[in-house]
Amino acid sequence: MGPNFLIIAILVAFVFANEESFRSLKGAQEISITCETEKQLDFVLRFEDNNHFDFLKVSHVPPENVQVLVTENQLLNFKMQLDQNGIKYKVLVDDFQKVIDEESKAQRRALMLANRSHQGDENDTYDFDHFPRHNAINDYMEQMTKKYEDVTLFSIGYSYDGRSINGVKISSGGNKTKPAILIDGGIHAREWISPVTALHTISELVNEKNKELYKNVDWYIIPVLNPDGYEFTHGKDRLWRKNRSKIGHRQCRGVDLNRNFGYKWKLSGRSRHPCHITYAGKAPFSELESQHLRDFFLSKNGTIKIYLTLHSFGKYLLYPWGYTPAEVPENEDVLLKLGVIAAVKLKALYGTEYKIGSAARILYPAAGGSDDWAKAIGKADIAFTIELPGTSFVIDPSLIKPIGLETFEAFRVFGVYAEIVYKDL
Ligand code: 0X9
Ligand code: ZN
Repeated sequence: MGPNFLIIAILVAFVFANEESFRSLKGAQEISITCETEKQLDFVLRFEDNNHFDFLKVSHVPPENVQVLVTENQLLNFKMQLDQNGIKYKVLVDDFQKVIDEESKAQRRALMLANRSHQGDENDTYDFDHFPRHNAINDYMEQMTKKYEDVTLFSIGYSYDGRSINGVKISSGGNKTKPAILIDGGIHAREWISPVTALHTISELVNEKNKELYKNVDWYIIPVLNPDGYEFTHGKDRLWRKNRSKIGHRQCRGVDLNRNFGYKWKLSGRSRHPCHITYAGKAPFSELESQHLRDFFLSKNGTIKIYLTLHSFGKYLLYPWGYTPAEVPENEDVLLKLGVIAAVKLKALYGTEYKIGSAARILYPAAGGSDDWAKAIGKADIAFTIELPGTSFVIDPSLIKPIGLETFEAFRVFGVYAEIVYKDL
């Protein structure tokens, strides 16, 4: 073995040691737990800080179920503890890796078909039939700007790994200061239905029949706020939630961007430990991605009156405050009424039923969310976190279109409201 070979071998070993490997969820089960009492819920939530458990859906309001993914080696022990405490559960997914593998196969199939049927096309080569990668999302937005003069592309800055966080402005132009609506998606990496629903909104807004919606209101749409996390979920770890920043010299990466916004930061619902999925970061706005959204928001000088942030899953229209159930915003009556009207529209097409309420009251208290910050500091009059439909983060791509269409019906409500209520900015 020559010295050159040795150097190459060392280099290869070094590169692979630094490259995070694929996370297999072979044998991991998704379990749905019915907590009939506060005590039972407390017991289950004690596992939240355990790395072998991934809480996919939690509601602090009994008797809602908790959906948790448990690694294979912890299953027996966990189920035994549930039995001992008289807590009812059922297995929803027997082997989560199989679900992920099926999803990747479907993605590949859809991509192949799309490439085949669009060969030679220059524009609009995406049909909302699979979950697009970050590059494809940015390409799509670029194509829209080329095709429609009312659409302009912007970047709010770069992510930790250097990806451009892009968005589009849809506006009829002119010199008048207009009220604006900001819609973002992809704060949480694994919630794949979110970016694609934001993207779908762009395709709807530019449709001739919806032109009125942006005559007197500007729309800003940023589909992927957390591109590094999003890309990481494509192939490395399908259930990654946070961004990908390195925290000091620690092994664990990532901050939950929806705990990192600087209003009542860390007051509730977050973790202090960098390895946990709700780690709030070293300081408020410690993360580039949350900083960029804040700066973009503030650069619009109070014109962003409505902020809608797309998450999944659970069919909730959540308004502030998320940090505490003890208080609600001064305009709660308006938030609730708008929520009710939006929910009626969300139900109209396919019967989807949303629940409406303050995030801390109808889901769980969690501080540092973008919604609370937008309302309290960003001066948005209306802020909603929209937990889109689905029963998992892994979601059938055939639902992309219907979810996009029904969600747009709710956006219409906010558009009309903005036009009427904030016309005299
Ligand atoms: O916990 C969150 O960040 C959101 N739910 S998710 O399942 N998509 O992670 C809810 C956020 C609601 N808003 C605040 N708590 N501020
Ligand atoms: Zn989320």
